[in-house]
Amino acid sequence: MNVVSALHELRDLSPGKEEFRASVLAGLSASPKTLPCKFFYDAEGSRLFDLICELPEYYPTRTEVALLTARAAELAALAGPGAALVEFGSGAGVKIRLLLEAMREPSLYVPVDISRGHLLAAADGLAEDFPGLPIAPVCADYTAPFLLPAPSGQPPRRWAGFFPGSTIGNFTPPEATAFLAGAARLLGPGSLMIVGTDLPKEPAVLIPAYDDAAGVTAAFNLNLLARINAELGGEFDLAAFRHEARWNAAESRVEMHLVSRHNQSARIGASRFTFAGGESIHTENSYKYAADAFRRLADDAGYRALRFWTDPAGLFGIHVLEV
Ligand code: AVI
Repeated sequence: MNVVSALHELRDLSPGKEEFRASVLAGLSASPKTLPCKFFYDAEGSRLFDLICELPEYYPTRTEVALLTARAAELAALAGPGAALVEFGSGAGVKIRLLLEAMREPSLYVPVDISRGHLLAAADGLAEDFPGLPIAPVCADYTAPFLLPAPSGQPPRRWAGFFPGSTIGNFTPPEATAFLAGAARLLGPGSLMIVGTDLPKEPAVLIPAYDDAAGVTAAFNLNLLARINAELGGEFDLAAFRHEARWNAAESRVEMHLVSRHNQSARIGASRFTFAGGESIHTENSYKYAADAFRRLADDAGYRALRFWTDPAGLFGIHVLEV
């Protein structure tokens, strides 16, 4: 039985095929060519991303999980009893368990994710493990405004936003500021916001994390072209593109690209796109924020910084902010 769908109504505000088509056609018509990374996460992309999180080279997930495990009691104390949690980009729902287990009487959990199947599967698992916890999944692109579900009983004592995984690094800094400001409006004054951020470090660590030996990240990147073929009638030859990860030091970000192996063209319906050999489609940015740089960004978005924690090797950080 689908526990969540039996108990809760899913709000589906996810982008439709037309938005996908319009973004792809616009991105491939631009110079340099780009594709928005939010479209990585169809069912296959979400499956591949879960595999990435387990790769030996991809340190962010295990480092953040260790940090959250060590700090769960402090986070729970900051949130207080009866708080309601909103998770932006809830994915597999692994990290939220650490918070929910430590919290006293959480009153509501609102997972927000763009991938419907993934969202429901994770919410089903949580409903089984936390019987009695109201769960109200929202399938949405959380960069666009949406409303929080109304709690059925008493209003929560405090809302707490949770945005782990350094997903904020997939926005440009102005987009990250706008997202944080939007989350502050959504959650309201007095709310907490817990944000996981990857820290800058040497390319010898960063590049393998985004170009792993097993080729999972390459498959994740190329899946975007497979998705265009499957959903938009595209005719991309996946073997004619290769995955590349680049460290852009000036912008403090890892970039992912799909590089054309030779001169070629590819059709999507009536549109034809040409690629020179070596030309790339820029598919993702992953910004790495030093603690101070992120605090300035949060300050611009209207937050007060409460805490910052990092691991002994200084790989990853967790910021606790207050609206
Ligand atoms: C989801 N996001 C934080 C990941 C990252 O590290 O930027 C996506 C990813 N791309 C390649 N590997 C992981």
